[in-house]
Amino acid sequence: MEIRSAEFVTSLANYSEVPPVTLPQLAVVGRSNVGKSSLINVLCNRKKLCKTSSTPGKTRLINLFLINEEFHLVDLPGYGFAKVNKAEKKSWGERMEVYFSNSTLLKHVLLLMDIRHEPTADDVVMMNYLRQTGVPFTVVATKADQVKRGSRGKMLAPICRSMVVQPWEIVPFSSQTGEGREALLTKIETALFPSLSAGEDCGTIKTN
Ligand SMILES: Nc1nc2c(ncn2[C@@H]2O[C@H](COP(=O)(O)OP(=O)(O)OP(=O)(O)O)[C@@H](O)[C@H]2O)c(=O)[nH]1
Ligand SMILES: [Mg+2]
Repeated sequence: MEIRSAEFVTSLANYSEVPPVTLPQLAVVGRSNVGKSSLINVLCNRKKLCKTSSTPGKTRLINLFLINEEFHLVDLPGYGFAKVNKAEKKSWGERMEVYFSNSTLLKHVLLLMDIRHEPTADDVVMMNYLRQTGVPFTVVATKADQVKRGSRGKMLAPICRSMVVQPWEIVPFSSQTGEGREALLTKIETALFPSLSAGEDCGTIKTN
């Protein structure tokens, strides 16, 4: 899959504000500062589609992008941002509940983890939530440029354990080098448009 067009649609404080749309959705979730907005920019080949920042908590709203006029990419606010108070944390949780319980069009989630850090309790809560709601997800290990290739296995082990996934199911990704971009685009196509990626012969029924 190649991304031919990417347009910002809207920023929402609450997903319930969104007008009814019928396109499939792909959401990007993860801790604050993990690289969600950077990943979206790299996937879309656009430097400034999403605002990125070295200050955690930059994305406070739900940002919706229209990709190839075929699906919506949803940049969700990051969690685990140390500086938020209890009330903000609660409001984040409520907004996510509203998003997940209203998004019948959500087909797949990219769950981002920094390759250098052990998953936090918040990451585990998110993963369990996705498993309970039955939304398929892919774990993406971001900032892969920050670890040597030789120590990848060691870095991925705690992520595999906490997320209950196999190492080969994780996509190492770097927004600096573009590593993992192709792998993710293939995953996205399979997840959102399974009939397209099932092979060209699919529709042909041979008769004698
Ligand atoms: N080395 C390296 N740095 C990265 C990578 N991806 C993101 N960063 C840096 O990490 C910081 C946070 O990136 P963002 O993309 O804004 O992270 P975010 O998850 O959208 O953050 P919030 O919106 O606060 O939740 C920025 O300083 C980025 O330049 C990567 O693959 N490699
Ligand atoms: Mg962001």
